[in-house]
Amino acid sequence: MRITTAGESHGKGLFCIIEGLPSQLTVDFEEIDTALALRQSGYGRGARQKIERDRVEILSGVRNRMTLGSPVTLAVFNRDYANWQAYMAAEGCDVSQRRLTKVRPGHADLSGLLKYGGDDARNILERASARETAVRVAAGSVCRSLLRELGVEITGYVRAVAGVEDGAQYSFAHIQSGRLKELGMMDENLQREAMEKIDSCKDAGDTCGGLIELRVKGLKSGFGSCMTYREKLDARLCAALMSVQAIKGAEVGLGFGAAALCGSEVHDEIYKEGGAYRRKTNRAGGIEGGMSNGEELVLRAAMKPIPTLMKGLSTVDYVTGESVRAAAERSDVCAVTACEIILESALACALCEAVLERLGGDNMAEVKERYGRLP
Ligand code: EPS
Repeated sequence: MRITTAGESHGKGLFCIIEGLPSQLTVDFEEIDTALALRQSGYGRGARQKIERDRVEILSGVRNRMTLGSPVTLAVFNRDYANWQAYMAAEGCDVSQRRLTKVRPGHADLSGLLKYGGDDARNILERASARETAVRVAAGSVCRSLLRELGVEITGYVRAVAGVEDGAQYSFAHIQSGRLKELGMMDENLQREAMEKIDSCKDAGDTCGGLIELRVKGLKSGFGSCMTYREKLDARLCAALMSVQAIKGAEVGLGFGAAALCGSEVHDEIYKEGGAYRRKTNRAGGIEGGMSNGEELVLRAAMKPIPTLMKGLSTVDYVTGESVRAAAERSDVCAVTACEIILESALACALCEAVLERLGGDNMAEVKERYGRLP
Protein backbone atom coordinates (compact mmCIF):
# COMPACT_ATOMS: atom_id res chain seq x y z
CA MET A 1 0.00 0.00 0.00
CA ARG A 2 1.31 3.49 -0.83
CA ILE A 3 -0.12 6.83 0.30
CA THR A 4 0.66 10.19 -1.33
CA THR A 5 -0.82 13.55 -0.37
CA ALA A 6 -0.88 16.77 -2.40
CA GLY A 7 -2.31 20.27 -2.13
CA GLU A 8 -1.56 23.67 -0.61
CA SER A 9 -3.09 25.32 2.45
CA HIS A 10 -4.82 28.06 0.43
CA GLY A 11 -5.05 26.20 -2.87
CA LYS A 12 -8.14 24.39 -4.16
CA GLY A 13 -7.82 21.64 -1.59
CA LEU A 14 -5.86 18.77 -0.08
CA PHE A 15 -5.74 15.46 -1.95
CA CYS A 16 -4.57 11.95 -1.21
CA ILE A 17 -4.16 8.80 -3.29
CA ILE A 18 -4.10 5.47 -1.50
CA GLU A 19 -2.82 2.67 -3.76
CA GLY A 20 -3.03 -0.99 -2.77
CA LEU A 21 -6.11 -1.01 -0.54
CA PRO A 22 -7.89 -4.37 -0.81
CA SER A 23 -11.31 -4.43 -2.43
CA GLN A 24 -14.53 -4.81 -0.44
CA LEU A 25 -13.49 -2.61 2.47
CA THR A 26 -16.48 -0.62 3.70
CA VAL A 27 -15.81 3.13 3.71
CA ASP A 28 -17.57 5.03 6.50
CA PHE A 29 -17.98 8.61 5.23
CA GLU A 30 -19.54 9.76 8.50
CA GLU A 31 -16.60 8.42 10.49
CA ILE A 32 -14.16 10.23 8.21
CA ASP A 33 -16.04 13.53 8.58
CA THR A 34 -16.21 13.08 12.37
CA ALA A 35 -12.41 12.69 12.43
CA LEU A 36 -12.04 15.77 10.22
CA ALA A 37 -14.24 17.78 12.59
CA LEU A 38 -12.18 16.58 15.56
CA ARG A 39 -9.04 17.79 13.79
CA GLN A 40 -10.59 21.24 13.47
CA SER A 41 -11.54 21.37 17.16
CA GLY A 42 -9.69 22.09 20.35
CA TYR A 43 -9.13 25.00 22.73
CA GLY A 44 -6.61 27.37 21.21
CA ARG A 45 -7.30 26.62 17.54
CA GLY A 46 -6.97 29.55 15.10
CA ALA A 47 -9.35 31.52 12.90
CA ARG A 48 -8.92 29.27 9.88
CA GLN A 49 -11.02 26.64 11.61
CA LYS A 50 -13.96 29.05 11.61
CA ILE A 51 -13.76 29.26 7.82
CA GLU A 52 -13.41 25.57 6.97
CA ARG A 53 -16.10 22.89 7.37
CA ASP A 54 -13.89 19.96 6.44
CA ARG A 55 -15.60 16.97 4.87
CA VAL A 56 -14.22 14.28 2.59
CA GLU A 57 -15.04 13.81 -1.08
CA ILE A 58 -13.96 10.50 -2.60
CA LEU A 59 -13.05 10.92 -6.26
CA SER A 60 -12.03 7.35 -7.17
CA GLY A 61 -11.62 3.77 -5.97
CA VAL A 62 -14.91 3.51 -4.09
CA ARG A 63 -18.41 2.51 -5.33
CA ASN A 64 -21.45 2.34 -3.06
CA ARG A 65 -19.23 2.85 0.02
CA MET A 66 -17.01 -0.12 -0.87
CA THR A 67 -13.42 -0.09 -2.13
CA LEU A 68 -12.85 -1.58 -5.59
CA GLY A 69 -9.16 -2.44 -5.17
CA SER A 70 -8.23 0.49 -7.45
CA PRO A 71 -6.47 3.65 -6.20
CA VAL A 72 -8.66 5.60 -3.76
CA THR A 73 -8.51 9.38 -4.19
CA LEU A 74 -9.62 11.49 -1.23
CA ALA A 75 -10.22 15.25 -1.35
CA VAL A 76 -10.76 17.88 1.34
CA PHE A 77 -11.54 21.10 -0.52
CA ASN A 78 -10.59 24.51 0.92
CA ARG A 79 -13.49 26.92 1.46
CA ASP A 80 -10.81 29.58 2.01
CA TYR A 81 -9.72 29.19 -1.64
CA ALA A 82 -12.53 31.61 -2.53
CA ASN A 83 -10.54 34.28 -0.64
CA TRP A 84 -7.17 33.20 -2.04
CA GLN A 85 -7.84 32.31 -5.69
CA ALA A 86 -6.49 35.70 -6.81
CA TYR A 87 -3.17 34.86 -5.13
CA MET A 88 -2.96 31.08 -5.60
CA ALA A 89 -4.52 30.13 -8.97
CA ALA A 90 -2.31 27.73 -10.94
CA GLU A 91 -3.25 29.31 -14.27
CA GLY A 92 -2.13 32.77 -13.19
CA CYS A 93 -2.36 34.95 -10.08
CA ASP A 94 -1.00 38.01 -8.30
CA VAL A 95 2.07 36.81 -6.37
CA SER A 96 2.95 40.26 -5.02
CA GLN A 97 0.16 40.63 -2.46
CA ARG A 98 0.66 37.70 -0.06
CA ARG A 99 4.43 37.49 -0.26
CA LEU A 100 6.32 36.39 2.87
CA THR A 101 10.02 37.36 3.24
CA LYS A 102 10.27 37.82 7.05
CA VAL A 103 11.01 34.13 7.52
CA ARG A 104 9.58 32.61 10.73
CA PRO A 105 11.91 30.82 13.18
CA GLY A 106 10.73 27.23 13.69
CA HIS A 107 8.92 27.00 10.37
CA ALA A 108 10.04 25.68 6.97
CA ASP A 109 10.34 29.20 5.50
CA LEU A 110 14.11 29.76 5.44
CA SER A 111 15.35 26.21 4.81
CA GLY A 112 12.63 25.83 2.20
CA LEU A 113 13.66 28.97 0.30
CA LEU A 114 17.34 27.91 0.34
CA LYS A 115 16.31 24.48 -0.97
CA TYR A 116 13.58 25.30 -3.51
CA GLY A 117 14.75 28.77 -4.61
CA GLY A 118 12.81 31.99 -5.19
CA ASP A 119 12.35 34.72 -2.57
CA ASP A 120 8.76 34.21 -1.45
CA ALA A 121 8.32 31.89 1.54
CA ARG A 122 4.62 31.65 0.64
CA ASN A 123 5.68 29.02 -1.90
CA ILE A 124 7.12 27.00 0.99
CA LEU A 125 4.58 27.52 3.77
CA GLU A 126 1.64 26.67 1.54
CA ARG A 127 2.84 23.07 1.51
CA ALA A 128 4.57 22.97 4.89
CA SER A 129 1.46 24.20 6.71
CA ALA A 130 -0.37 21.86 9.09
CA ARG A 131 -3.37 22.25 6.77
CA GLU A 132 -1.87 19.30 4.89
CA THR A 133 -2.86 17.03 7.78
CA ALA A 134 -6.56 17.40 6.95
CA VAL A 135 -6.36 14.81 4.18
CA ARG A 136 -3.99 12.62 6.22
CA VAL A 137 -6.76 12.35 8.80
CA ALA A 138 -9.17 11.26 6.05
CA ALA A 139 -6.67 8.63 4.85
CA GLY A 140 -6.06 7.50 8.42
CA SER A 141 -9.78 7.03 8.93
CA VAL A 142 -9.97 4.70 5.91
CA CYS A 143 -6.97 2.74 7.23
CA ARG A 144 -8.58 2.48 10.68
CA SER A 145 -11.62 0.83 9.07
CA LEU A 146 -9.39 -1.87 7.64
CA LEU A 147 -7.55 -2.38 10.94
CA ARG A 148 -10.85 -2.53 12.83
CA GLU A 149 -12.00 -5.40 10.62
CA LEU A 150 -8.96 -7.29 11.93
CA GLY A 151 -9.78 -6.39 15.54
CA VAL A 152 -7.11 -3.69 15.78
CA GLU A 153 -8.21 -0.43 17.47
CA ILE A 154 -6.41 2.88 17.99
CA THR A 155 -6.98 5.59 20.59
CA GLY A 156 -5.00 8.31 22.34
CA TYR A 157 -5.15 11.42 24.51
CA VAL A 158 -3.34 14.62 25.29
CA ARG A 159 -1.01 13.90 28.21
CA ALA A 160 0.46 17.38 28.64
CA VAL A 161 -0.08 20.94 27.41
CA ALA A 162 2.47 23.73 27.98
CA GLY A 163 4.08 21.82 30.85
CA VAL A 164 0.82 20.87 32.61
CA GLU A 165 1.29 17.06 32.61
CA ASP A 166 -0.97 14.20 33.65
CA GLY A 167 1.25 11.46 35.12
CA ALA A 168 -1.58 8.97 35.64
CA GLN A 169 -1.94 5.69 33.76
CA TYR A 170 -5.18 5.09 31.87
CA SER A 171 -6.63 1.94 30.33
CA PHE A 172 -7.47 1.81 26.63
CA ALA A 173 -11.19 1.70 27.40
CA HIS A 174 -10.98 4.65 29.82
CA ILE A 175 -9.18 6.76 27.20
CA GLN A 176 -11.76 5.86 24.55
CA SER A 177 -14.68 6.84 26.77
CA GLY A 178 -13.15 9.48 29.05
CA ARG A 179 -11.17 11.83 26.78
CA LEU A 180 -12.35 15.40 27.48
CA LYS A 181 -13.70 17.59 24.67
CA GLU A 182 -11.82 20.88 24.98
CA LEU A 183 -8.23 19.60 24.88
CA GLY A 184 -8.44 15.81 24.71
CA MET A 185 -6.95 15.43 28.20
CA MET A 186 -8.26 12.96 30.78
CA ASP A 187 -8.31 14.99 34.01
CA GLU A 188 -10.74 17.92 34.41
CA ASN A 189 -8.58 19.88 36.85
CA LEU A 190 -5.40 19.50 34.81
CA GLN A 191 -7.27 20.41 31.64
CA ARG A 192 -8.58 23.57 33.28
CA GLU A 193 -5.03 24.46 34.35
CA ALA A 194 -3.80 23.80 30.81
CA MET A 195 -6.51 26.01 29.30
CA GLU A 196 -5.41 28.82 31.61
CA LYS A 197 -1.84 28.35 30.38
CA ILE A 198 -3.11 28.59 26.77
CA ASP A 199 -4.92 31.83 27.64
CA SER A 200 -1.78 33.36 29.09
CA CYS A 201 0.20 32.25 26.04
CA LYS A 202 -2.38 33.93 23.80
CA ASP A 203 -2.30 37.15 25.86
CA ALA A 204 1.49 37.20 25.49
CA GLY A 205 1.29 36.69 21.70
CA ASP A 206 2.97 33.31 22.22
CA THR A 207 2.11 29.67 21.46
CA CYS A 208 2.36 26.28 23.20
CA GLY A 209 2.65 22.58 22.44
CA GLY A 210 2.33 19.40 24.42
CA LEU A 211 2.65 15.65 24.75
CA ILE A 212 0.32 13.08 23.14
CA GLU A 213 0.03 9.39 24.08
CA LEU A 214 -1.23 6.84 21.56
CA ARG A 215 -2.45 3.31 22.06
CA VAL A 216 -3.06 0.37 19.71
CA LYS A 217 -4.80 -2.79 20.91
CA GLY A 218 -5.48 -6.07 19.17
CA LEU A 219 -2.38 -6.19 16.98
CA LYS A 220 -0.98 -9.71 16.90
CA SER A 221 2.74 -10.37 17.38
CA GLY A 222 5.25 -10.49 14.54
CA PHE A 223 4.45 -7.30 12.62
CA GLY A 224 7.64 -5.46 11.68
CA SER A 225 10.95 -7.33 11.56
CA CYS A 226 14.15 -8.08 13.46
CA MET A 227 15.90 -9.01 10.19
CA THR A 228 16.03 -5.73 8.25
CA TYR A 229 16.20 -2.35 10.03
CA ARG A 230 13.94 -0.59 7.52
CA GLU A 231 11.05 -2.88 8.46
CA LYS A 232 11.41 -2.50 12.23
CA LEU A 233 7.93 -1.61 13.48
CA ASP A 234 9.09 0.91 16.12
CA ALA A 235 11.20 2.68 13.51
CA ARG A 236 8.30 2.86 11.06
CA LEU A 237 5.73 4.02 13.62
CA CYS A 238 8.04 6.65 15.12
CA ALA A 239 8.83 7.86 11.60
CA ALA A 240 5.08 8.21 11.00
CA LEU A 241 4.70 10.30 14.18
CA MET A 242 7.76 12.42 13.34
CA SER A 243 6.31 13.10 9.87
CA VAL A 244 3.54 15.22 11.41
CA GLN A 245 4.09 19.00 11.52
CA ALA A 246 5.54 20.30 14.85
CA ILE A 247 6.51 16.85 16.22
CA LYS A 248 10.03 16.96 17.75
CA GLY A 249 10.14 13.66 19.60
CA ALA A 250 8.64 10.17 19.49
CA GLU A 251 9.05 7.18 21.81
CA VAL A 252 7.72 3.68 22.42
CA GLY A 253 6.80 2.34 25.86
CA LEU A 254 9.01 3.80 28.58
CA GLY A 255 10.95 5.50 25.78
CA PHE A 256 13.43 8.07 27.11
CA GLY A 257 12.44 7.02 30.65
CA ALA A 258 14.15 3.64 30.12
CA ALA A 259 17.57 5.27 29.87
CA ALA A 260 17.80 5.93 33.62
CA LEU A 261 16.56 2.52 34.80
CA CYS A 262 18.14 -0.94 35.26
CA GLY A 263 17.16 -3.91 33.10
CA SER A 264 15.13 -5.47 35.90
CA GLU A 265 13.04 -2.26 36.03
CA VAL A 266 12.52 -2.15 32.26
CA HIS A 267 12.13 -5.55 30.62
CA ASP A 268 8.76 -7.25 30.80
CA GLU A 269 8.85 -10.72 32.35
CA ILE A 270 6.99 -13.39 30.39
CA TYR A 271 4.49 -16.04 31.47
CA LYS A 272 2.04 -18.36 29.76
CA GLU A 273 -1.73 -18.16 30.24
CA GLY A 274 -4.04 -20.60 28.50
CA GLY A 275 -1.44 -21.40 25.88
CA ALA A 276 -0.78 -17.72 25.16
CA TYR A 277 2.41 -15.84 25.97
CA ARG A 278 1.75 -12.82 28.24
CA ARG A 279 3.89 -10.23 29.99
CA LYS A 280 3.57 -9.07 33.61
CA THR A 281 4.21 -5.47 32.53
CA ASN A 282 4.29 -3.57 29.22
CA ARG A 283 7.21 -1.18 29.55
CA ALA A 284 8.30 -2.14 26.01
CA GLY A 285 5.08 -0.58 24.73
CA GLY A 286 4.14 -3.68 22.72
CA ILE A 287 7.24 -3.76 20.52
CA GLU A 288 10.41 -5.80 21.09
CA GLY A 289 13.21 -6.47 18.61
CA GLY A 290 11.46 -4.37 15.98
CA MET A 291 8.32 -6.50 16.08
CA SER A 292 4.92 -6.26 17.75
CA ASN A 293 4.80 -8.67 20.69
CA GLY A 294 1.03 -8.97 21.08
CA GLU A 295 0.76 -6.47 23.95
CA GLU A 296 -0.87 -3.05 23.56
CA LEU A 297 1.28 -0.59 21.59
CA VAL A 298 2.09 2.54 23.61
CA LEU A 299 3.72 5.51 21.87
CA ARG A 300 4.22 9.14 22.80
CA ALA A 301 4.99 12.20 20.71
CA ALA A 302 6.25 15.64 21.74
CA MET A 303 4.70 18.59 19.88
CA LYS A 304 6.63 21.86 19.77
CA PRO A 305 4.76 25.15 20.16
CA ILE A 306 3.32 26.38 16.85
CA PRO A 307 6.09 28.42 15.16
CA THR A 308 3.85 31.32 14.14
CA LEU A 309 3.89 33.74 17.11
CA MET A 310 1.73 36.85 17.02
CA LYS A 311 4.48 38.75 18.86
CA GLY A 312 6.97 37.60 16.20
CA LEU A 313 10.54 36.49 16.99
CA SER A 314 13.57 38.24 15.58
CA THR A 315 14.62 37.11 12.14
CA VAL A 316 16.07 38.37 8.87
CA ASP A 317 14.19 39.66 5.86
CA TYR A 318 15.16 37.19 3.11
CA VAL A 319 15.16 39.91 0.43
CA THR A 320 16.67 42.94 2.19
CA GLY A 321 18.86 41.04 4.68
CA GLU A 322 17.89 43.43 7.47
CA SER A 323 17.00 42.26 11.01
CA VAL A 324 13.22 42.30 11.48
CA ARG A 325 10.39 40.73 13.54
CA ALA A 326 9.09 37.51 11.96
CA ALA A 327 5.87 37.58 9.95
CA ALA A 328 2.72 36.94 12.01
CA GLU A 329 0.70 34.66 9.76
CA ARG A 330 -2.75 33.71 11.07
CA SER A 331 -2.23 30.72 13.35
CA ASP A 332 -3.28 28.70 16.37
CA VAL A 333 -2.12 29.33 19.92
CA CYS A 334 -2.34 25.61 20.69
CA ALA A 335 -3.20 22.72 18.34
CA VAL A 336 -2.56 19.68 20.55
CA THR A 337 -6.14 18.43 20.22
CA ALA A 338 -5.82 18.46 16.45
CA CYS A 339 -2.41 16.87 16.74
CA GLU A 340 -3.81 13.96 18.72
CA ILE A 341 -6.22 12.85 15.97
CA ILE A 342 -3.58 13.56 13.31
CA LEU A 343 -1.10 11.28 15.10
CA GLU A 344 -3.72 8.54 15.47
CA SER A 345 -4.28 8.83 11.71
CA ALA A 346 -0.57 8.75 10.85
CA LEU A 347 -0.24 5.67 13.05
CA ALA A 348 -3.22 4.00 11.34
CA CYS A 349 -1.68 4.54 7.89
CA ALA A 350 1.72 3.19 8.94
CA LEU A 351 0.18 0.17 10.69
CA CYS A 352 -2.03 -0.56 7.69
CA GLU A 353 1.02 -0.51 5.42
CA ALA A 354 2.92 -2.91 7.73
CA VAL A 355 -0.05 -5.26 8.08
CA LEU A 356 -0.78 -5.45 4.33
CA GLU A 357 2.92 -5.92 3.55
CA ARG A 358 2.95 -9.05 5.70
CA LEU A 359 -0.48 -10.42 4.80
CA GLY A 360 -0.98 -9.39 1.16
CA GLY A 361 -4.48 -10.08 -0.05
CA ASP A 362 -6.47 -8.44 -2.87
CA ASN A 363 -9.79 -8.38 -1.06
CA MET A 364 -10.85 -8.04 2.54
CA ALA A 365 -11.95 -11.66 2.86
CA GLU A 366 -8.43 -12.82 1.96
CA VAL A 367 -6.81 -10.30 4.35
CA LYS A 368 -9.07 -11.30 7.25
CA GLU A 369 -8.59 -15.02 6.60
CA ARG A 370 -4.81 -14.64 6.60
CA TYR A 371 -4.80 -12.50 9.76
CA GLY A 372 -7.04 -15.02 11.48
CA ARG A 373 -4.53 -17.78 10.83
CA LEU A 374 -1.73 -15.95 12.67
CA PRO A 375 -0.89 -17.09 16.23
C1 EPS B 1 -4.14 24.90 9.92
C2 EPS B 1 -4.30 25.74 8.86
C3 EPS B 1 -3.53 26.97 8.72
C4 EPS B 1 -3.08 27.51 10.08
C5 EPS B 1 -2.46 26.43 10.92
C6 EPS B 1 -3.28 25.20 11.07
O1 EPS B 1 -4.41 27.87 8.08
P1 EPS B 1 -4.05 29.38 7.79
O2 EPS B 1 -2.59 29.39 7.46
O3 EPS B 1 -4.94 29.79 6.62
O4 EPS B 1 -4.38 30.09 9.06
O5 EPS B 1 -4.14 28.12 10.75
O6 EPS B 1 -1.25 26.07 10.36
C7 EPS B 1 -0.17 26.75 10.86
C8 EPS B 1 -0.25 27.75 11.68
C9 EPS B 1 1.15 26.27 10.38
O7 EPS B 1 2.09 27.03 10.57
O8 EPS B 1 1.19 25.17 9.82
C10 EPS B 1 -4.89 23.62 9.95
O9 EPS B 1 -5.81 23.46 9.13
O10 EPS B 1 -4.55 22.74 10.81
